[in-house]
Amino acid sequence: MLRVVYDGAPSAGKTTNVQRLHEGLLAKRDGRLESPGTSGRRTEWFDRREFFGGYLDGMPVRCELLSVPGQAHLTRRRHALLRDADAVVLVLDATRPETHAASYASLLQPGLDPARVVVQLNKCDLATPDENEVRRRLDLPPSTLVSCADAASGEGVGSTFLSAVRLATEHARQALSRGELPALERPRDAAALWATLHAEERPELPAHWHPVGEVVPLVVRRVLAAAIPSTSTRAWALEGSYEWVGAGFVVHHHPSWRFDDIDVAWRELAAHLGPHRFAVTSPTGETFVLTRDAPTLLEEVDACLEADEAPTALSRLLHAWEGLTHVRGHAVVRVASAACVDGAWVHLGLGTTTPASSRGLSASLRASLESHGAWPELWNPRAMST
Ligand SMILES: Nc1nc2c(ncn2[C@@H]2O[C@H](COP(=O)(O)OP(=O)(O)OP(=O)(O)O)[C@@H](O)[C@H]2O)c(=O)[nH]1
Ligand SMILES: [Mg+2]
Repeated sequence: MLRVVYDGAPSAGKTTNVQRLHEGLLAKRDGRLESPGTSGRRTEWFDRREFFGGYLDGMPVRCELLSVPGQAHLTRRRHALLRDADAVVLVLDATRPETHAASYASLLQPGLDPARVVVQLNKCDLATPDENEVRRRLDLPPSTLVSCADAASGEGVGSTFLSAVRLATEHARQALSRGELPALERPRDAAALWATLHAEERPELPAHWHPVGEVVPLVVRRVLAAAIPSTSTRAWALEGSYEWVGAGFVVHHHPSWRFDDIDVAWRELAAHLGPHRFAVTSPTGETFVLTRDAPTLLEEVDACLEADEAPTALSRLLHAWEGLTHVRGHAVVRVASAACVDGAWVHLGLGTTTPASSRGLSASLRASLESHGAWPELWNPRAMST
């Protein structure tokens, strides 16, 4: 698989280029545009569009078009995506010439061959850059192509891309002539690429620990010693978490869970803790949350409904309801006053009165219960609060 990567400073227009290609030049070629882990405007992981690139020496070639995250704190992730690039389009924001030299230096830093780079001066609708001046300032090799584009309108986007695809093909042809087929090793799709990057960034479980709150050190040590990394995380975990599984527990870590003060860690993570959830911090301050490895009520109910066992699903829900009313009446009232019965209620079973998640009881689960005649009055929020 050939890889063409769009690199550049934050907001230079990398994603916009990929979007224009997806809607334009590649529109008639099969393939989806995917941006896993990105919910806002700024790319968090990558944008990826796969497409069939034709034949190389009689062999069918699949290609992936990627754009990297430009934000400085994601440089390690950016370099991991660039490491395997057959060609790179360096997108420079024509309105911000002061960023150009640093962008080019950062692109070459992992050891990328400058001969595989095409430079695109983007946002040419807002500025009129002097290409020769850019060449001189970046000390570009004479063979490097410099193009002008306005990715917002799509002007110049296709021609830059085709130049990069030509470079990538040439690079692959040279590799083939040396008898190499490195591209076969690459992750097959966006999910596999995401999992690979995620696994590479996963921190190590430290060897020494401080107990926080109600921790039983022996249990914790046993769990951590047996825990092995998992490639996916539970649906209820915070977005961007890492997970290890072992000894009947799941261990979670989120990059933001780094605290210099144990009391602060305890306070910040209180919402994630309870009778079956513990927190431990490493001496360097990374905090990990251990949760018993049991399905949530929502997962149990989903599984029952998938197996067409609505009565069992209903009895699980009613059982949980009774338990909550008995043990934590105040928590039930609190949630009952919310607009709907949602995932927060489900997580209350783990013993916290603070919603751990704002995910709703899914519309499909609700519809499924209703279609089985299994939607009792109890679930009406107004009925619940009385
Ligand atoms: N006027 C103008 N605006 C552009 C152009 N290209 C991109 N933009 C705008 O610039 C902003 C940033 O574009 P993105 O494509 O999200 O930038 P990015 O490089 O992917 O940014 P990160 O993912 O944060 O690294 C958006 O508001 C785009 O609409 C262009 O050629 N002209
Ligand atoms: Mg982007």
